[in-house]
Amino acid sequence: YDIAYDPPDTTSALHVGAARVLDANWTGSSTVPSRNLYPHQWSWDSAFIAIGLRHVSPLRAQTELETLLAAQWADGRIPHIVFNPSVPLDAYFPSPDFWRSATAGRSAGAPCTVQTSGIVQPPVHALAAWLVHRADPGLSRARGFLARVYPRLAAWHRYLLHRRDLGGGGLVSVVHPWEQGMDNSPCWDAPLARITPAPTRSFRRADLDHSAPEDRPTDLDYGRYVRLAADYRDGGYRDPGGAGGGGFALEDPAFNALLIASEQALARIAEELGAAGTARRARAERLTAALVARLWDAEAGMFLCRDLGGGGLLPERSVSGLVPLLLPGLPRGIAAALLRTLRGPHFSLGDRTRLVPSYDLLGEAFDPHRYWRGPAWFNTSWLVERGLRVQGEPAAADALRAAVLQLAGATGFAEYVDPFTGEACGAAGFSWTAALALDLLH
Ligand code: 9YW
Repeated sequence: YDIAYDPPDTTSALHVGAARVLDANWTGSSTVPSRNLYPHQWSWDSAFIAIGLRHVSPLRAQTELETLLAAQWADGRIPHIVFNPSVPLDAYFPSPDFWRSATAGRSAGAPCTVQTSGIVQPPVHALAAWLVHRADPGLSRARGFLARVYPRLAAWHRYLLHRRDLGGGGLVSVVHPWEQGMDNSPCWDAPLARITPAPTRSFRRADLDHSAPEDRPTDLDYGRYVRLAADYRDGGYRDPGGAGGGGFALEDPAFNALLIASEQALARIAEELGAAGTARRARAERLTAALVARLWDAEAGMFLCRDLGGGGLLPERSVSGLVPLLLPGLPRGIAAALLRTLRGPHFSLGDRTRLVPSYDLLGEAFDPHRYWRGPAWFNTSWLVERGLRVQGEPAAADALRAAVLQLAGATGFAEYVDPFTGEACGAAGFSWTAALALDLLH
């Protein structure tokens, strides 16, 4: 199957279907990831959604990012969830009464007009803002879009670089598995094992009402997520929080690679606004050097996560370690090794798999259906598709693009798929799947 050789009506059917998903999930000011499972606004989802939405409505794409940025905290953090006040509290856990942003987050500058979570997600936003601008520069200039979002995006990056360099080596750390975005990745198993789980009876999961329990994180995982989030909240969401000493603090390759790509986008935005982008480009180069120095593992042939709690580089191979392919400034030998790893037995792209699996096919914890422990996701495949183009691999990028489009359509825009069979898993009508398919259609 190759989309390029298909009659145009297949392409337009896909376009119509994807646009319909985004319409159905639009609330009037932002897009929910999934009507039932995730009925609020999520941070990195909104960035991916805006990237696709720009092809349907540049105005809505700008609004999506503006709504998210309106919930930014005074310390610069962009919360991972912005809650919709009209959704019942029991529709999603943890709900606003768990995070208590307006009170517990007061000293960190949480807004009082909206309720949010207090943790963050990967910084895809500046990249998204730049791509959204480029879809309709006239509208963007007329609305002063970049001029309004630039200071907020700059403050966001400042927060990450200054408050979250917990390892002291120039990279940004995450303090919760939800921050990295791949909730139950086997990479977190060892560092999470140190965390005493909150008792299962102390909370009620809403996700199990809307999904197959055997595909989701376990209750034990959730107990630990709850403990970590509650401790961070009870410490007033101050950074550095519990890093190292019994807490959870990790340097993740995808999170940092996305920050670098976004810093490059911020340089372009600055230039578009008539300022200099040189300092930002230099910072992106320094960050790339730090990424290589701290997270590259030559033997594994990929980037790994660093556990600041004493575990060093974690041996688990996750798709996260392939995302730095996105960076044009990656040393040539490293890019070549990453491409070999992508095609080799651990990920087997183009051979046993058509989308990139979230975790090592040969890993002990591999499970083709359980969330981030094996299934293939559309956002990470979109990132790797871009990476293949950046690294001068257009044929491989074309094949991955065709697979994303075909599987997005065939699964009704599923949340994720079995990496071998392409069988739909999780929620259907998932927003970033629809948005990123739309982006690859253009
Ligand atoms: C949760 C919304 C989010 C994504 C994450 C994904 C999942 C939230 O859903 O986490 O409650 O488990 O792991 O990446 O942003 O789509």
